[in-house]
Amino acid sequence: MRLSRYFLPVLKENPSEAQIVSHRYMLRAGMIKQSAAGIYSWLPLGFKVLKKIEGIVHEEQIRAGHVPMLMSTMQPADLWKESGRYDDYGQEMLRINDRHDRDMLFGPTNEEMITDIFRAHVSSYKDLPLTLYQVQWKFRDEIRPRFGVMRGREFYMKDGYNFDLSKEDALHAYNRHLVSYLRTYERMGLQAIPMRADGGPIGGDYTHEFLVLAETGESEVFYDSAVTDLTFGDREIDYDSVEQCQGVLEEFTTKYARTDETHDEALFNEIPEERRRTARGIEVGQIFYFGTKYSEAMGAKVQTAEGEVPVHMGSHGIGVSRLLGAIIEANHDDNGIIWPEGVTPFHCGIVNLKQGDEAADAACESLEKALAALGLEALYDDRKERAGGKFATMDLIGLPWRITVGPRGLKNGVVELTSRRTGESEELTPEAAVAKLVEIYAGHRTPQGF
Ligand code: 5CA
Repeated sequence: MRLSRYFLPVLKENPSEAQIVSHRYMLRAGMIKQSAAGIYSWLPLGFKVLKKIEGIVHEEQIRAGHVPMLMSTMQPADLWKESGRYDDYGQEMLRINDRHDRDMLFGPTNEEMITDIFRAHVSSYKDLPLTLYQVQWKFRDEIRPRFGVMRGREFYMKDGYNFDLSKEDALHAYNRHLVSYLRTYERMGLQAIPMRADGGPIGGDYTHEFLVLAETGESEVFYDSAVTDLTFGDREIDYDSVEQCQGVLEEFTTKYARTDETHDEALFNEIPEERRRTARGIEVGQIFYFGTKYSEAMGAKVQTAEGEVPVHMGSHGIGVSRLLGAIIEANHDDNGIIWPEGVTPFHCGIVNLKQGDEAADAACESLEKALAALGLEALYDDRKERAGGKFATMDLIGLPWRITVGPRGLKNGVVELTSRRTGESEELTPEAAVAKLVEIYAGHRTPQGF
C-alpha cells in the first residue's frame, strides 16, 4: 500500500481528551475517530488491526472445535423478560422502541438470544456437545465511558456459548475455553493471566477473568509472581481430551491470582512475601459456567433416555476492541506504538529517503511487490517529505520492521532493515531483507488483513 493513496490522518499534537497512552496513540495514529462518547469509527489503520485480532480469535476458536455464527445486534425485549434479566440489567441496557411500539434493545450480551436459537432447533442429547460463538458489536450504556476503546459504549466482543448434557461436560467446555484463550492472547504478544473473578450480572460461581498487567488497568489484582512465569507456548493440545484441558487449567489457575472482587487477604498472606504482588490489570476476557440458569428459565431442554433435562451452559467473552488498547498499553515507547508481529497492521514499512530518485523509487516498488508475492504487506511511504517526518510517522504507527531505501545505500547494493522494538539496524541487499522478513513472520502467520 502506498501511503499517498492510503487514509492515515495522523495528528501532530497530543489530543487533550486522551488520559492514557493507548487512547492517545490510537487517536494520533489515525486509527479511530470518536463519533459520540464511548462510540468510535474505525479508520483504516485501526480497522486493519481490529480485523487481525478478530482473525486470531476465529482461528483459535475454530481450532478448539467451536462453531462461528452471527446474531443480530437488535434483540426483542421479550427474550429478556423470559430470563428475568430485562429489569435487572438497568440503565446499561440501551432500550429502543420500534415504529410498532415494540420493546427492543441493542444487545449487551447474547445468552438469551442464543438460548432461544438453541431451543428452536435442538431437542436431542445426540446433538450435544455444542459450542456456538460470534464476534459482534455490543452496546452497554456505561455510566463513565473512558480510555478510548478500553471502556466503550459500543464495543466489539467475541461471545461464545456452550451447551452440554452434564455439569461435567460443561466444565470440560469451560477448560477448553481457558486453553484456547491462553493461546489466543499469546499469539497477540500478550500475557493474560486467568484470575478467579465474580459472576456479576451474567451469573455463575465458576468464572475466571483474563487480565493483562498494566499500570493503567481499571482492575486491582493480587497474585503470586510465579504465575507470570507460566507460558502456554507452542505445545500441542487435544481439545477433546478432558485430562489435557483440565491439566492446563490446573497449571494456570492453582497459584493465587485474583481480582479485588474475590481477593482473600488471609490466603494471599500464605504466599512467600517476596512473591506477593499487588498491581493493576486490564480485563481482556472472561469465562463463565452458569449451569442451567438460562436453560431452565427459557426451556432449553434435550430428550435423554431418562426424559427431558435442561442443558448445562456457560458463556465466554473476549474484548476484541478493548484488546487494541491493551496491546498498546503493553507495547509502546515515547515515540509511539510497537505492534507485536502477530497483530501488526502491515508487516513492514518502506521509507523512501529520496522520492523522485529513479533508482530509489524503483527499488521501493520492487520491494513492495516482492513482499506481496510472499504474503507480506508493506506500507510504502512514497510522500515527498523529509526523512525525519517519515521516520516519525513510522515510529508512531508502530510497524515492527522498517526498510529504509536511499540512493547512497543502493549504490552499494544495500537497504537498511530496522527493528522498531530495539532500534537496531542492519544493512542488507533488498533480497536478503525480504528473506529475513519472511523468516521473522514464519512464526506469526496471521489471517490476511483488509
Ligand atoms: N456474556 C459474557 C461472556 S460471552 C460477557 O458478556 N462477558 S463480559 O461482560 O465479561 O464481557 C466480555 C469481555 O468484553 C470483557 O472481558 C471485556 O474484555 C470486554 N468488555 C466488556 N465491557 C466492555 C466495554 N464497555 N468496552 C470494551 N470492552 C468491554
